[in-house]
This record gives sequence, C-alpha cells and structure tokens, in this order.
Amino acid sequence: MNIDELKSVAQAIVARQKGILAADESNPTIKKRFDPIGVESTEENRRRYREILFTTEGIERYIGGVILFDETLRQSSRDGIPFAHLLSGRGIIPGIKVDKGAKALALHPGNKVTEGLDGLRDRLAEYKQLGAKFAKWRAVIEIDEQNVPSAYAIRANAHALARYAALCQEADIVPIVEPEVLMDGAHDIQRCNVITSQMLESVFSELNAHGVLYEGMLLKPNMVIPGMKCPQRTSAEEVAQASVRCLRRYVPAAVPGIVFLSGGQSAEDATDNLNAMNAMDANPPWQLSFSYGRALQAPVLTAWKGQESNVAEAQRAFSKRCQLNGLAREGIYSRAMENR
Ligand code: 5MM
Repeated sequence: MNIDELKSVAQAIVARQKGILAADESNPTIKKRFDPIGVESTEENRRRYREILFTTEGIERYIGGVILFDETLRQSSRDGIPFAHLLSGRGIIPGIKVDKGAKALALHPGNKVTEGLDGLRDRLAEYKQLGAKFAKWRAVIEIDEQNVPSAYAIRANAHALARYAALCQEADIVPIVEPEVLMDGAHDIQRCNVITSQMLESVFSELNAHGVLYEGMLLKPNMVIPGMKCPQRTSAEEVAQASVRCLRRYVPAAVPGIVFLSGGQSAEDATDNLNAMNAMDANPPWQLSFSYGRALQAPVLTAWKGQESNVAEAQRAFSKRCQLNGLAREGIYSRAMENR
C-alpha cells in the first residue's frame, strides 16, 4: 500500500472549494433519469451526456473528482480521448463505482446488502490500468416504521464496506465509503440521527478491524435529515447542526474529507445544507464537501433534453451548480445567488 499516494489523492479530491461529481449511474438508473426528458438510454446517448458534463468549461475549479460507471470509464470523447484521460488532463481525478448494487438480505425481509466483493481484486487492478485513482461502494439502508434496518443488516453492510475499502487500499486506490441511510419514508430527523449513528459506528469499527488507513479514504454519508414524507420540516441550520454533531461523534479526525450525497434533496437544498454546515462549523476536523449526483445533474438534464441545440444551456446550468457548491464549501453561498 502506497500511503503517500493514497493520502495525496484523497486530499486533492477535497481540496479547497472542490467536491465530487457522482456520474456513476448504472444503466437502469440513467434510464430513470433520461425517461422524464424523453431521451432513449442508448450507449451513444449516455456517452454524449457524460461528455457534455466532463467538457464543461471551468468545472475543474470546483470538481476534484468524478465517479464513473464501468461503461463510461471505457468510453471516449468525440475526438477519441478516453474520458479518464480527458478528466485527468483537466486536473480532475477519475474514479469508478465498483459495487454491483444492493440486493435483498437473506432472512432479513425489507433489508438489503450490497454485493460485488467476488473478483473485486482483479477488477480493481484493471480499473487502475484504465486510469481510476479512487473507487466508490454504496451501502443502502432503508428506514421503516418498525424493524428496518435490522442490527444485522447494518453489520453486514459495514463489513462489506470495510472489505471493499481494504481491497482498494491494497491496490493503491482511494476508497469512498458510502453508507447511505435513505431519506425515503416518513421518519423524522431524530430517527435518521439514530440509524445514521448506528451505521457510522459500525462502519468505523469494521474499517478499524480491517486495518483501513483513515487518512487514505473519504466518507460519503447522508445528511441527518427527515424523510421526504415526514410532516415536520427542518431548516438548513437544523440539518447542519444534527449532521455535524453526529459526524463529530463517529468519524475519526484522521479522515480527510466527508463528501455528502444529495439523496433526493433539491439542488438548492443540497447546496444550502452544505453551506450551513461550513458556515456554522468554521474549523471541522475534516473537509465538509459534496459528492452529488442528482443535485448537480437535475438542472443539466432539464436544460439538455437530448438536443444538441441545448448543450450550451445545459453546460451553463452545470457550471452554475458546481460554482454554487464551491461557495457552499466555504460557507459563503446564499439562496439569493440562485437567481443571478
Ligand atoms: C449517481 O448515482 C449513483 C449510482 O446509483 P446506482 O448504482 O443506483 O445506479 C449513486 O450511488 C450516487 O453516487 C449516490 O447515491 C449519490 O447520488 P445522489 O443523487 O444521492 O447525490
């Protein structure tokens, strides 16, 4: 394990003002994103869409890394430049999603466990050759009104995340560890806090048991936030306070960065909540940043609609979201900036 390389890649991804573009939608997920804008999910449309994102001018000021899906890592720009090289050439670090998705956990109805460990060592070696310097694995934890998640589902997912992270570091690839507590459902912010706390405690206990180097990884958690159907809504300041309090309790200071997922929040809410954390806690032990999928891309898809004539508008929308999240990294964003 090359400790210096792991540390420097992890730190570069979350350098000042920077975060991550999560563009690693699997084919079923990108189809769900394309359907509402009437774009067919063909290999060429997926390639063109990612090309529009990756060639947007100026994003390298705010985007330190991009997470790719297997197919995208093997694709190239119109000019024949492999996407991984195109991104590296702009100073953006290419990464790869390596999990194989969340499947039903046997004997634990309503719970899921993420698969993909078999053969992972060989896949990581190939991804490294193709230019990936970091990887991502997402565990999915649902909350219901009763017994989901089970204590065992939390442990099983934490264990898989730690095995994945150890394999990554063995291959000199920085692991992004993503334990996502979903915001689907009617649970309140306190229940999200309890489950997120249990998950993080279990994840760091397993990472420690597996010998994972905290300095050479990034954590991608959910914010502590009420479920989408919860009647009690919360302000950005309440989400920020609950999230940072929880993270301060469970995430070691040696981890260089916490890169939140957006999880179904609107683009504006995701930016505002991140901003509130950075405005409130001026000196957290880790960088507080973003690794947004939907919150960076939803306005881009709406502007693009699969039409070449809309590309400039789509890139403007993307550039704006990157810039505003860059400001949120510093705690100097305000909602008023949305209308400029
Ligand atoms: C971009 O979406 C990612 C891939 O999801 P699937 O494997 O289900 O296709 C997803 O892991 C994403 O990186 C995170 O959930 C963060 O994205 P959001 O949209 O929640 O910010």
